[in-house]
Amino acid sequence: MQKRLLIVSNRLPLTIEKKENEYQSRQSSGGLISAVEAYLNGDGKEVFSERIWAGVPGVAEQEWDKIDLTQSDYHYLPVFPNEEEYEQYYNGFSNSLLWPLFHYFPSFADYDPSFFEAYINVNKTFCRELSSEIRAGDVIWIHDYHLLPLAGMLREKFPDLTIGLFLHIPFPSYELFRVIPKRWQKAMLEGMLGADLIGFHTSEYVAHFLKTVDMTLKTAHDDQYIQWGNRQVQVDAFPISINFDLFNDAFDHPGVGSLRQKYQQMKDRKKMIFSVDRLDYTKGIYNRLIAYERFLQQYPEYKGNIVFVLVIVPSRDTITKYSEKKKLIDEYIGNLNSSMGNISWQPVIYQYDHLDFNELVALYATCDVALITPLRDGMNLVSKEFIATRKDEKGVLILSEMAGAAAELKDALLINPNDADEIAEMIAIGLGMSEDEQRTRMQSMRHLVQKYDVNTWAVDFFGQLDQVKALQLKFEVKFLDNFARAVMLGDYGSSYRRLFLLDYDGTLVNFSKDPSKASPPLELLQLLERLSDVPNNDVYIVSGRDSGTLGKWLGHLPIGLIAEHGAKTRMNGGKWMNEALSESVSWKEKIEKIMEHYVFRSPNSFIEKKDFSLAWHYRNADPFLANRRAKDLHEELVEYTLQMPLDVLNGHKVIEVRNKGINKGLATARILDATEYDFILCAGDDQTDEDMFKVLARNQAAYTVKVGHQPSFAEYNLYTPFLVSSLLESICDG
Ligand code: GDG
Repeated sequence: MQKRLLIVSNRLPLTIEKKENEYQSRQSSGGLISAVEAYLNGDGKEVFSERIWAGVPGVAEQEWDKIDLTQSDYHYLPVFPNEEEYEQYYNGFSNSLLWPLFHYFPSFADYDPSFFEAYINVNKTFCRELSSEIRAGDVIWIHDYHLLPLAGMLREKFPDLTIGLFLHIPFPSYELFRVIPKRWQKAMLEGMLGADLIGFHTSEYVAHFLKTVDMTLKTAHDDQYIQWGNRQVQVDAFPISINFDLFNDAFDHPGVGSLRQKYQQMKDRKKMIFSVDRLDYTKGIYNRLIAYERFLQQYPEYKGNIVFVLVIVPSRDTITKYSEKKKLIDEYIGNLNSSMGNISWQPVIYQYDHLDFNELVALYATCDVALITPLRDGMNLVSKEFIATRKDEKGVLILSEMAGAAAELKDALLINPNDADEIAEMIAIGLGMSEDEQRTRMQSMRHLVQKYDVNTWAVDFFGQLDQVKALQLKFEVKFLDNFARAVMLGDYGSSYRRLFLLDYDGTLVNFSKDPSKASPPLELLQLLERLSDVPNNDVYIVSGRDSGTLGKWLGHLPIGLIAEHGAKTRMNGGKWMNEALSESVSWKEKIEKIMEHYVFRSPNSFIEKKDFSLAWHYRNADPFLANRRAKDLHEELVEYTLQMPLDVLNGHKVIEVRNKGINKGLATARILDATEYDFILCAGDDQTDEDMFKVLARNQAAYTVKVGHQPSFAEYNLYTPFLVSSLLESICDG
């Protein structure tokens, strides 16, 4: 079934010009629009029936109405934020805080609180406009750092909406992100998690994001999915690419051919270096010039025999940091040309203006070296465009290892943009490279860019978006609503013999940082007493805790206690019975030693020692570190216990080792073998409770309840222990 695609970006991909009172518009030629075009005219044609683009048009509302857009391929949804707010959102929060910080320029960041307020308000304006357009079944594709909170805002209004978010710039390490005020951090991260799929350029940015979410929001995740509320959010790397065919075919295009000839004549016998960037301090233009001067000093034979064509496209020049950089660059070029050049030779040919497409491609095709030296760059499309253009398999790419593209383009000459000597040396190596080596490197990079072009990029993104939606449906959390509750109470009322299997921590009481302090409050004790007082009600607390603690806290009640996941049982104040043989715990000493090593390596983790099991708890440790250690410990224990009659359990912030054949499921089965029940209520929050849910899965009399949002073998979810208590209250009230 075809769907509607709503693309959302800060600006609409339109250039609007006023000529003699008439407004004319043409589609812009930026990286995003050509990426989207390539996909929508390729595989996307089959998937999306209608394309709507939402963004700020760059003209006032009255002027917008006068523009004729009937010929356009898109239906445009213009967003008109308040002008002053837009300025603070765009030049302020987006480009004077997020942009510098995410590109590792923390000293350039401006933390003006009014920028943040404006950022949120403009995002709300986007949300409002989109809300009036969105229909069931639509797919929303949000782009970039200007709109990080938007997905969360839309999710509140449209819980089932399909939302993808793609970040075009790097996601920085947690150490940098955390310098942002906490409230702002949360607004952005929680907003991003409103999406179903969050895409980044590289796996490094994915790792940074996961750690940041971990540290800031304390969520559960594996390497790919974050459990957020009742949804799974997928996070993945989708290295953006370009329309390979467009650049490849342009090489032979007649318009490009004549320009190539022109540039070739201009170049004559000289070598040519080319670079093109938007004006931006992240692009390393200044460093590039220093390195070029160093090259001319170290390899003087190139003086008079080389030309560096440097094109800078005007961008954000109303922001001080940008205009300052522009001034420095202008001065540097002036000095370099006057100090090194002469009447017949200028080392740098400099243009501060946009190139049209044919000029751009002709320069890619004519140069000997493309010199791309960003200090940080999310991906860098120029490098890929250069490669796609070089149908002749000639030319050398010198690329900064700080660009996302460096992770893919391993056959480029990779440089550190802060190392002028290294860049100078690489320029010399590049200029002297044999045609054979140029061809070998070009072939391999062209193959890569052709294979993972922008169409593949988008197909991959939307494929994953479909998959995560399917996964969410599969694991849809089934909240125990009023209707199900009424049915349950009815069944309880008409039953004869009833069983209650209740986990303790996280089910009857909230999870506590210090387990020894989670003793039952008086209301809970009274509730359990009332429940067990009803004739023919058998109440069991089924816990992983040791028998001593359970006995101390709950031993005076007329209920059954099951300790250490079923290793020990005690009925209504009687004696503890061992289900495990006491001689079978000789393994504990060695396992404790292994665990001690992890306590040492993860501050604030600790070992809980029980009669038949040992548990390493890491709930109070640094989540990022401890999650990694937990993975390692789990692997080490599984390997160590391979030939032993032991189980290694991965619980909620705990790794536990215990004798095989002991788990809550077997304990449940023993109770069911002994007595026949026609009403069972079983509640638990942890992985170890899943064993009970599995045993009860086909039992017609059983209601199973997972406490929390996570998917489970249980039939229903209740979000908190408070709701479990309230359910038990209703049962007691009849
Ligand atoms: C952001 C991220 C990420 C440039 N000058 C002219 C011109 N361009 C075109 C290039 C290329 C695009 O603009 C620039 O893309 P980059 O990727 O190099 O850089 P950003 O603009 O900073 O883009 C970046 C990108 O988003 C995509 O996710 O790769 O890391 O910062 O397509 O060709 N095009 C024409 N004339 C010019 O003078 N025609």
